[in-house]
Amino acid sequence: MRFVHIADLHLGKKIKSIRGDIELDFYNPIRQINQIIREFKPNFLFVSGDVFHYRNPSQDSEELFIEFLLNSYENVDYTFVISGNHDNTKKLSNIYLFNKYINRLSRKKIFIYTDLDLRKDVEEENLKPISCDNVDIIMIPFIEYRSAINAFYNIGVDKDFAYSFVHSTLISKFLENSVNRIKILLGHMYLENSVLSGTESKNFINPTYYVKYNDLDDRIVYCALGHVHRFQKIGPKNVFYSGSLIPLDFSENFDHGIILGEIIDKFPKISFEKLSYKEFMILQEDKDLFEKIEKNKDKYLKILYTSLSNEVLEKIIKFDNVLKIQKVDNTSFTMDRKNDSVVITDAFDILEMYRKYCEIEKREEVLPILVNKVAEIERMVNA
Ligand SMILES: [Mn+2]
Repeated sequence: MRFVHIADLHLGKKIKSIRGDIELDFYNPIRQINQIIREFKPNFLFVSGDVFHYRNPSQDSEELFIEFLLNSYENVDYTFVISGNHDNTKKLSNIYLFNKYINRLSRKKIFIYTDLDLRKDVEEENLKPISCDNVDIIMIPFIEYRSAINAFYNIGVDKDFAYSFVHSTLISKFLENSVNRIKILLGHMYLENSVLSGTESKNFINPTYYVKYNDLDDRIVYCALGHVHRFQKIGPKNVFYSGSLIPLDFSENFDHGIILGEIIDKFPKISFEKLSYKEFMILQEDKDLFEKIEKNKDKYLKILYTSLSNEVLEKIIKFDNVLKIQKVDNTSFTMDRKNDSVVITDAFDILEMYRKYCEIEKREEVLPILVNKVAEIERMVNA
């Protein structure tokens, strides 16, 4: 059986530039994926969450996604989509209404499963995988912390790693009702030991949302994950993040694409297919700056400078490919984004998260008044 695994499409995402907001090009990457699917002829297509970037996606991005699903109808037997933290559950459900109708008419199927569906199945004690041929598909869309804990409140969840425990419980409940040989999990979650990219939602990549690697059941043959934007395999099991389709900003300076897989005798053979897309590049002020801007016409550029005159800056602004110009305080500024990746502390510390956010996104310190306010609230809570 062959499959294609994609995640974190973030359709419709815009980035801020000196010329106002620019919508990233998703049309070309989606067209490439459609083409790959036509050639590779997978039986399964897995879309592991974060289909749309905004809760109210533009009509264009909605249309693009629906066209993408129609292409799947033609070229894939079974398509599975789960919702991510970015997705508007209602929006995906509405798209699914239409699919449900076509599902009845066709041998080929599309399934869209959101956290609302999951919650309903938990409440009705109706958790079971979807069986297709000899494959069982388990789907765990992104679950917001409180609703995860609430759903399992009655079975007594421990405070430490409660979120992870909810996931392992869900998985074992699914597996209780699994009859088929090949078990595949689609999940939108933040797995321990995954390497972040910097564009993941900061609210959902803190220790509260940690899912432990060992909580992914060993009987699962392939884990198709979304949430972390960097393509990677984690640990010895076949646990993969396919990463975002394209770089979503200047911090995602690594290869982006999709995963092609083939499972023979329970062993997946995996390959990564890089897509072609417009790249992001950070340039530092130097004597060849203009030459470099010219040379990288096909990329989005961010210019870092310490002491350029207004005259020169105005010239730079005229280049269409320059999205951002940023003054940095000292020349030792490093372009190595590794230092920017979010440090995971062992406790949930909202102030620390915000401090890190300010440091990375705004390059400024947290206001002292805010620090005092948080301390005050903490005193109140602990009193
Ligand atoms: Mn995402």
